[in-house]
Amino acid sequence: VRRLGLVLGDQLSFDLSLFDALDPARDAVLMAEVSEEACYVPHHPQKIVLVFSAMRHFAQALETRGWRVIYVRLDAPDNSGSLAGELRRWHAALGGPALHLSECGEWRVEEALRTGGLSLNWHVDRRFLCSREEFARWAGNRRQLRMELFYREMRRRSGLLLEPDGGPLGGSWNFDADNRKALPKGARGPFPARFRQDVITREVVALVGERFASHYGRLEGFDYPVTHAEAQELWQHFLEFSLPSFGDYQDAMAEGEPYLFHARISAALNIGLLDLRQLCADVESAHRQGQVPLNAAEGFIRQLIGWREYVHGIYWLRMPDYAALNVFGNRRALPELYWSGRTEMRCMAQAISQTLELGYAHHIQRLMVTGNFALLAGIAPSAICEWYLAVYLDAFEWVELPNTLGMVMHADGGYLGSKPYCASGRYIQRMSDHCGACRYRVDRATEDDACPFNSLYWHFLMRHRDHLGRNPRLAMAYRNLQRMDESRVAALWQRGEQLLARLDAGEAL
Ligand code: DLZ
Repeated sequence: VRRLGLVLGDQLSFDLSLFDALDPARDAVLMAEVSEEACYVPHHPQKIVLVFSAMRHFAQALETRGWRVIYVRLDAPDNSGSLAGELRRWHAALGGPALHLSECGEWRVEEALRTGGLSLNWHVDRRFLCSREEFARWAGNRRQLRMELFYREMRRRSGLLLEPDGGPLGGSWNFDADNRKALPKGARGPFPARFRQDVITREVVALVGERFASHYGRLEGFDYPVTHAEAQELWQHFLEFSLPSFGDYQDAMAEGEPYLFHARISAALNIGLLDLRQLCADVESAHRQGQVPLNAAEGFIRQLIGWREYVHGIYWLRMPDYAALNVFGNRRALPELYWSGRTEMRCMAQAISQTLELGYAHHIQRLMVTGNFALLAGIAPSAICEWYLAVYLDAFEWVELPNTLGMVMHADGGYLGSKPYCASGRYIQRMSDHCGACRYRVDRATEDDACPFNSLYWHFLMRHRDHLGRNPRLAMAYRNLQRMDESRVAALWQRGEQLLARLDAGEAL
C-alpha cells in the first residue's frame, strides 16, 4: 500500500476530496470503530448504532466500487481503542504508507491526530460551501458576527433563490416572519419515513446493547437511514409530504408529534449520506415548479447555507477557546431530569422523553424548551453542551457547540447571535398545545402551581441586568420589568430563587 486514507464515522461521502488523492488500484482506506469515540461523551445508544452501521455499509459500498478497505470493528482483538492509535498501528503494519485525511468535524479529534507523531496530508472538507479559510476571511476582525449578512453572501455565491438581476427571489432575503404559525388544532404531520433494520444494523444493535448499556437513551426502535439510498428515500419523502408546510409550522410543537413537518435529515447529512448542494438545488427547483411556497423553500435553504455553514465557520475560527466561554459565569449542574425526563413541566417532559426515545427533537424544542430552561436556570455551559452532544443523533461538535454555547446559552456574550433566546411560558403556550395538559399554570408566575418558565424568565433578566440591560433586542422586556411594582418584582425573584434551590437540592420540578 502506497497511501492510506483515514475515513471517519461522519465522513461517509463518495466525493470526499480525500479520494481524489488516492488510487483504488494501489492505495487503501482505513475505517475504525473505536471505544474512545463511542464514550468521550455518553452518546445515545442509537447514535452509536447510526455511526457504526452507516460506517459498515459505507465500507461495503467502497469495496463494491473497487477500493481496498481496512475495516476495524469495535470488537477486533487488536483494536487500540482510539483513532490516533489505529492510524499508528496500520501505518506501521503497512510499512509506512503516506497518510491522507479530510479535515475533521471536531477539534478534539483533529488535535489528537495532528499531535499523534505521524506526518499527515490534510484535505479540505468540500462538503461545506464555505471553507474554514473563506469563513475566516469573511469574519475578519469583527467582534460580533451576524448570520443574516453571512447568509446573503452565501445566497449570492451559490446563486440560490436569486432574481435574474442578482437580488433575492421574491424581493426579500428572509421570509422568517411567515414561518411562525401555530399549528391549527388537530393538525398532524405526515406519516414518518422509517427504515427497517437489515442484518448489518441488527448486528450493530446487539453490539451496542452489550457494550454501551449504561448510556442514556433507548436502543430499541432505531429506524434511521444508514445508506445513501435510504437517505435519498427519506429526502424524497420530505420533499413530497413535508416541505410545502415546513415553513409555516417550522416553530410549532405538538403533543405526540415529534417530527411534524421537519425533515429529520440532519443525522444523515452530518455523517455524509446526503449532499448539501443537491438538497438546496432540489428545494429551489420544487419552488420554481410551483410545488412549494417561497417561505418554505427560503426557510429550508437558510438553515443549510445560512445557519449550518455559519456555525461550522465559527467553530473552526474560534476553537479551542470557544468551548470555555461562559460570560454569565454559570456553574449550576445539569438537573437529573435531563437524563430521566421526569418532570411535571409538560413541555420539558415531552421534549426530553422523545429525545431519550428517538435521539431527536426539532430546533424549537431544543432552543426554546430544553435550551431556554438551561439558559434561565443558569446551567454550566459545558454541562448542557455535553448533554446536547450526547443525546442527539445529528450532534457533532462543530454543529452542536456553537448552537448550544452560543445560540442557546449566549455564553459567548453575543458573538454568534445578537440576543439570548430567553422566553417565558407564554412563548411555549403560543407555539404548542403542551400547556393545556400541564400541571403548572402558564397564566401564573409566582404561585406554587405557576409555570416555572415564568418566574425564571424574570429572574434571569434581573440577575443579568448589567450584561443585558442595554441590549436593544431586550429593551421591551426590561421596560416591562421597570413598570412592575416592587412587590411583584420581589415575588418573582423569590419564586425564581425557590425553584433554583429546588433544582440544586436535586428535586425534579
Ligand atoms: C460519533 C462517533 C462514534 C460514536 N464512533 C466513531 C468511531 O468509532 N469511529 C469514527 O471514525 N468516528 C466515530 N464517531 C464520530 C467521531 O466521534 C467524531 O465526532 C467525528 O469523526 C468528527 O471528527
